[in-house]
Amino acid sequence: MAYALPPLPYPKEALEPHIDAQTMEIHHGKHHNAYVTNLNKAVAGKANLESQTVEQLIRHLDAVPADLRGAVRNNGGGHANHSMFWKLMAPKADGAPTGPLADDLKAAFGSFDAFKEKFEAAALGRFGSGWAWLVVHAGKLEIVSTANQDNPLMGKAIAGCDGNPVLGVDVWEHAYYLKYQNRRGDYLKAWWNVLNWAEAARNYEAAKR
Ligand code: MN3
Repeated sequence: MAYALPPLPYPKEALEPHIDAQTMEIHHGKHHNAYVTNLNKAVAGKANLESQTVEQLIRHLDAVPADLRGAVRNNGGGHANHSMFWKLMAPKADGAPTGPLADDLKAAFGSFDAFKEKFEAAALGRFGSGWAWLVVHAGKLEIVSTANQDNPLMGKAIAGCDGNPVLGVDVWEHAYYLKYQNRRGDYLKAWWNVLNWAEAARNYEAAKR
Protein backbone atom coordinates (compact mmCIF):
# COMPACT_ATOMS: atom_id res chain seq x y z
CA MET A 1 0.00 0.00 0.00
CA ALA A 2 1.34 3.40 -0.99
CA TYR A 3 -0.18 5.36 1.89
CA ALA A 4 -0.58 4.42 5.55
CA LEU A 5 -2.60 5.74 8.48
CA PRO A 6 -0.10 7.47 10.77
CA PRO A 7 -0.50 6.56 14.45
CA LEU A 8 -1.86 9.27 16.73
CA PRO A 9 1.13 10.94 18.40
CA TYR A 10 -0.61 10.65 21.83
CA PRO A 11 -3.25 8.41 23.43
CA LYS A 12 -6.81 9.01 22.21
CA GLU A 13 -7.87 10.40 25.59
CA ALA A 14 -4.89 12.79 25.83
CA LEU A 15 -6.79 15.85 24.58
CA GLU A 16 -9.61 15.52 27.12
CA PRO A 17 -11.60 17.48 28.15
CA HIS A 18 -11.30 19.63 25.01
CA ILE A 19 -11.48 16.82 22.45
CA ASP A 20 -13.04 13.62 23.79
CA ALA A 21 -11.55 10.15 23.39
CA GLN A 22 -14.47 8.70 21.44
CA THR A 23 -14.31 11.51 18.88
CA MET A 24 -10.57 10.94 18.47
CA GLU A 25 -11.04 7.20 18.11
CA ILE A 26 -13.70 7.47 15.41
CA HIS A 27 -12.15 10.46 13.67
CA HIS A 28 -8.71 8.87 13.39
CA GLY A 29 -9.55 5.17 13.24
CA LYS A 30 -12.61 5.36 10.97
CA HIS A 31 -12.70 8.67 9.05
CA HIS A 32 -8.98 9.16 8.43
CA ASN A 33 -8.52 5.45 7.86
CA ALA A 34 -11.21 5.51 5.16
CA TYR A 35 -9.43 8.34 3.33
CA VAL A 36 -6.22 6.29 3.34
CA THR A 37 -7.99 3.12 2.16
CA ASN A 38 -9.80 4.94 -0.65
CA LEU A 39 -6.69 6.85 -1.72
CA ASN A 40 -4.78 3.56 -1.97
CA LYS A 41 -7.61 2.12 -4.06
CA ALA A 42 -7.57 5.13 -6.38
CA VAL A 43 -3.81 5.01 -7.08
CA ALA A 44 -3.39 1.21 -7.05
CA GLY A 45 -1.23 0.08 -9.96
CA LYS A 46 -0.36 3.65 -11.00
CA ALA A 47 3.36 3.69 -10.23
CA ASN A 48 3.77 7.38 -11.10
CA LEU A 49 1.11 8.30 -8.52
CA GLU A 50 1.96 5.73 -5.84
CA SER A 51 5.55 6.97 -5.69
CA GLN A 52 4.55 10.51 -4.71
CA THR A 53 4.04 11.91 -1.24
CA VAL A 54 0.42 12.81 -0.57
CA GLU A 55 1.39 16.50 -0.59
CA GLN A 56 2.95 16.12 -4.06
CA LEU A 57 -0.18 14.33 -5.24
CA ILE A 58 -2.60 17.03 -4.13
CA ARG A 59 -0.31 19.85 -5.27
CA HIS A 60 -0.39 18.47 -8.80
CA LEU A 61 -3.93 17.19 -9.26
CA ASP A 62 -3.72 18.19 -12.93
CA ALA A 63 -1.20 15.34 -13.36
CA VAL A 64 -3.74 12.80 -12.06
CA PRO A 65 -5.87 11.10 -14.75
CA ALA A 66 -9.29 12.76 -14.95
CA ASP A 67 -11.19 9.64 -13.92
CA LEU A 68 -9.20 9.41 -10.66
CA ARG A 69 -8.90 13.10 -9.92
CA GLY A 70 -12.02 13.40 -7.79
CA ALA A 71 -11.06 10.42 -5.63
CA VAL A 72 -7.49 11.69 -5.20
CA ARG A 73 -8.71 15.20 -4.42
CA ASN A 74 -11.12 14.03 -1.72
CA ASN A 75 -9.14 11.18 -0.20
CA GLY A 76 -5.66 12.57 -0.77
CA GLY A 77 -6.87 15.84 0.71
CA GLY A 78 -8.43 13.96 3.61
CA HIS A 79 -5.21 12.04 4.26
CA ALA A 80 -2.96 15.12 4.04
CA ASN A 81 -5.26 17.32 6.12
CA HIS A 82 -5.72 14.84 8.95
CA SER A 83 -2.06 13.81 9.04
CA MET A 84 -1.24 17.46 9.70
CA PHE A 85 -4.15 17.95 12.11
CA TRP A 86 -3.15 15.20 14.60
CA LYS A 87 0.34 16.64 14.92
CA LEU A 88 -1.03 20.15 15.38
CA MET A 89 -2.66 19.08 18.63
CA ALA A 90 -0.99 18.03 21.86
CA PRO A 91 -1.84 17.56 25.52
CA LYS A 92 -0.42 20.32 27.72
CA ALA A 93 -0.14 22.63 24.74
CA ASP A 94 1.68 25.93 25.07
CA GLY A 95 -1.25 28.34 24.72
CA ALA A 96 0.50 30.85 22.49
CA PRO A 97 3.14 30.94 19.80
CA THR A 98 6.68 32.16 20.40
CA GLY A 99 9.49 33.27 18.12
CA PRO A 100 9.11 34.36 14.49
CA LEU A 101 5.57 32.98 14.17
CA ALA A 102 4.42 35.06 17.17
CA ASP A 103 6.08 38.17 15.76
CA ASP A 104 4.69 37.65 12.26
CA LEU A 105 1.14 36.91 13.48
CA LYS A 106 1.23 40.21 15.36
CA ALA A 107 2.55 42.03 12.29
CA ALA A 108 -0.05 40.48 9.97
CA PHE A 109 -3.15 40.68 12.17
CA GLY A 110 -2.40 43.35 14.80
CA SER A 111 -2.31 41.04 17.82
CA PHE A 112 -2.53 37.37 18.75
CA ASP A 113 -6.11 37.87 19.93
CA ALA A 114 -7.06 39.58 16.67
CA PHE A 115 -5.56 36.65 14.76
CA LYS A 116 -7.58 34.16 16.84
CA GLU A 117 -10.78 36.13 16.26
CA LYS A 118 -10.24 36.23 12.50
CA PHE A 119 -9.31 32.54 12.35
CA GLU A 120 -12.41 31.54 14.34
CA ALA A 121 -14.56 33.71 12.05
CA ALA A 122 -13.17 31.93 8.98
CA ALA A 123 -13.86 28.54 10.58
CA LEU A 124 -17.37 29.53 11.66
CA GLY A 125 -18.10 31.04 8.26
CA ARG A 126 -17.25 27.88 6.32
CA PHE A 127 -20.70 26.60 5.38
CA GLY A 128 -21.03 22.83 5.72
CA SER A 129 -17.89 20.72 5.91
CA GLY A 130 -14.39 22.03 5.45
CA TRP A 131 -11.30 23.51 7.03
CA ALA A 132 -9.93 26.89 8.09
CA TRP A 133 -6.24 27.51 7.52
CA LEU A 134 -3.39 29.80 8.34
CA VAL A 135 -1.14 29.75 5.29
CA VAL A 136 1.92 31.43 3.88
CA HIS A 137 0.97 32.84 0.50
CA ALA A 138 3.32 35.03 -1.52
CA GLY A 139 5.53 35.35 1.56
CA LYS A 140 2.71 36.56 3.82
CA LEU A 141 0.52 34.98 6.51
CA GLU A 142 -3.12 34.72 5.44
CA ILE A 143 -6.28 33.11 6.82
CA VAL A 144 -8.34 31.14 4.31
CA SER A 145 -10.88 28.33 4.32
CA THR A 146 -11.66 25.42 2.03
CA ALA A 147 -14.65 23.17 1.42
CA ASN A 148 -14.74 19.41 2.00
CA GLN A 149 -11.19 17.98 2.13
CA ASP A 150 -9.61 20.58 -0.13
CA ASN A 151 -6.22 21.95 0.92
CA PRO A 152 -4.65 25.29 -0.07
CA LEU A 153 -1.82 23.27 -1.69
CA MET A 154 -4.33 22.36 -4.42
CA GLY A 155 -4.27 25.99 -5.55
CA LYS A 156 -6.81 28.66 -6.29
CA ALA A 157 -8.49 27.00 -9.28
CA ILE A 158 -9.44 23.96 -7.20
CA ALA A 159 -9.41 24.96 -3.52
CA GLY A 160 -10.38 28.60 -4.02
CA CYS A 161 -7.18 29.72 -2.26
CA ASP A 162 -3.48 29.22 -2.41
CA GLY A 163 -0.67 28.74 0.07
CA ASN A 164 1.43 26.50 2.26
CA PRO A 165 -0.45 25.51 5.43
CA VAL A 166 0.84 26.45 8.88
CA LEU A 167 -2.33 25.56 10.80
CA GLY A 168 -5.53 23.84 9.80
CA VAL A 169 -8.65 23.15 11.83
CA ASP A 170 -11.20 20.55 10.81
CA VAL A 171 -14.75 21.92 10.95
CA TRP A 172 -16.52 18.81 9.68
CA GLU A 173 -19.17 17.84 12.22
CA HIS A 174 -17.37 14.52 12.79
CA ALA A 175 -14.57 16.52 14.43
CA TYR A 176 -16.79 17.87 17.22
CA TYR A 177 -20.39 16.67 17.12
CA LEU A 178 -20.28 14.03 19.92
CA LYS A 179 -19.11 16.56 22.49
CA TYR A 180 -20.23 19.93 21.09
CA GLN A 181 -23.22 18.96 18.88
CA ASN A 182 -24.06 22.04 16.78
CA ARG A 183 -21.80 24.37 18.78
CA ARG A 184 -18.92 24.75 16.35
CA GLY A 185 -17.89 28.00 18.04
CA ASP A 186 -17.38 26.26 21.40
CA TYR A 187 -15.26 23.58 19.73
CA LEU A 188 -13.12 26.25 18.08
CA LYS A 189 -12.60 28.10 21.38
CA ALA A 190 -11.60 24.81 23.05
CA TRP A 191 -9.25 23.93 20.19
CA TRP A 192 -6.80 26.69 21.16
CA ASN A 193 -6.19 24.74 24.40
CA VAL A 194 -4.73 21.79 22.49
CA LEU A 195 -2.93 23.65 19.72
CA ASN A 196 0.69 22.53 19.46
CA TRP A 197 2.47 25.81 18.70
CA ALA A 198 5.87 24.12 18.48
CA GLU A 199 4.53 22.07 15.56
CA ALA A 200 2.97 25.21 14.04
CA ALA A 201 6.36 26.94 14.26
CA ARG A 202 7.97 24.02 12.39
CA ASN A 203 5.24 24.19 9.74
CA TYR A 204 5.82 27.94 9.46
CA GLU A 205 9.55 27.52 8.81
CA ALA A 206 8.79 24.90 6.13
CA ALA A 207 5.96 26.99 4.63
CA LYS A 208 8.23 29.98 4.12
CA ARG A 209 10.67 27.98 1.97
MN1 MN3 B 1 -12.02 15.12 9.87
